Amino acid sequence: MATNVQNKPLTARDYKSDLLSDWCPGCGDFGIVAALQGALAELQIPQHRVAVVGGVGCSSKSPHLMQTYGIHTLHGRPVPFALGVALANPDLTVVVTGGDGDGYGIGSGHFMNAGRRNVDMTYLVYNNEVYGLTKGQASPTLAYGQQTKSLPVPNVQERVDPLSLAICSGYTFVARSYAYNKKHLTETIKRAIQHPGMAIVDILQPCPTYNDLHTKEWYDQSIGVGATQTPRVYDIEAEGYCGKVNNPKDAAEWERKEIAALTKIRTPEDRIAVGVYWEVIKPTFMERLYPLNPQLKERAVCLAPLADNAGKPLANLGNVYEEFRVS
Ligand SMILES: Cc1ncc(C[n+]2csc(CCOP(=O)(O)OP(=O)(O)O)c2C)c(N)n1
Ligand code: SF4
Repeated sequence: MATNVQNKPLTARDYKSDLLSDWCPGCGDFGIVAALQGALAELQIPQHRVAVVGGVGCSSKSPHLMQTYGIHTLHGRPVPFALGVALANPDLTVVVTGGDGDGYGIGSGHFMNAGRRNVDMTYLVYNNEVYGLTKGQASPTLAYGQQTKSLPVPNVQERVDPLSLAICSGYTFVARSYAYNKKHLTETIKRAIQHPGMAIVDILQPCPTYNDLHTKEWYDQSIGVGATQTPRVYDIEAEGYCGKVNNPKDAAEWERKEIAALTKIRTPEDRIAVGVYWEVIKPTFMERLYPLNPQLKERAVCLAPLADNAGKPLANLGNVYEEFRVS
């Protein structure tokens, strides 16, 4: 078992860095980072076996708060960075943290292609329907006609549907959770990390500073009246839904479950469903690469020696120089 400096099992506190966040009071980002730390502690993954990669945005600052490896990269680009990390060292648990603007807007090409590759990593998208860091412009998940407080006019664009986009792109674990349901979120992140393949958790995240429509109070409301009253946010799995393909070789089961997941996502309802919509086991990117390059399996790229005993670099960049030579 992994232990901390007191030789005790790791706790959520062991994954907390000593840096302070500059997030606004009440921001849903706090709950997400706390859930990630809780999930890693429950899984007892040593800190040096975890890499957290952020893009640019409020949410993308999360790696700074983690006592793990971490990279704060570029707006819209955490996924390709993380992909490189995961390929270079398949022993790492790789987690991407970023906003809905980062992932579904500027980074949408990377978002989609990550599904095709099925790299073994977990993508946590902090979905607040706005660009928080740049003062509340509409993000790709804000619905047409909605007007959050920074918008001079109601949103003139349609929203994207990240869950069906993920399923259609090849993600093998697709879930939604809510930043302030710590139990559900921690459990969902745990399942995403344990899943061997590309996992996404779209996390509904109140931004109290710029999203005055979908606040914590709004998410926490009950809807309906009398005996038909239910919480606005409900768990599809607690209501009997199961998105897991039990036998991936059974094409009929695969098709049935995929249609059920897409139908569930697309069915309009007043309530908001959280839970795992889609889960299937497919060969990961590394499993597809190993037969082509068995050396990759024997020795991860990160373990390749950089220099000989005399300190002479072993990398031969001759071909690269040749390719870019200007004559
Ligand atoms: C290439 C590039 N384009 C635009 C920006 C400006 N920018 C910084 S953060 C951001 C959007 C942040 O929104 P989101 O990704 O949803 O994250 P949040 O702040 O809401 O967590 C933008 C447009 C940038 N930093 N780099
Ligand atoms: S602007 Fe919104 S998303 Fe950013 S820290 Fe403040 S509350 Fe959180």
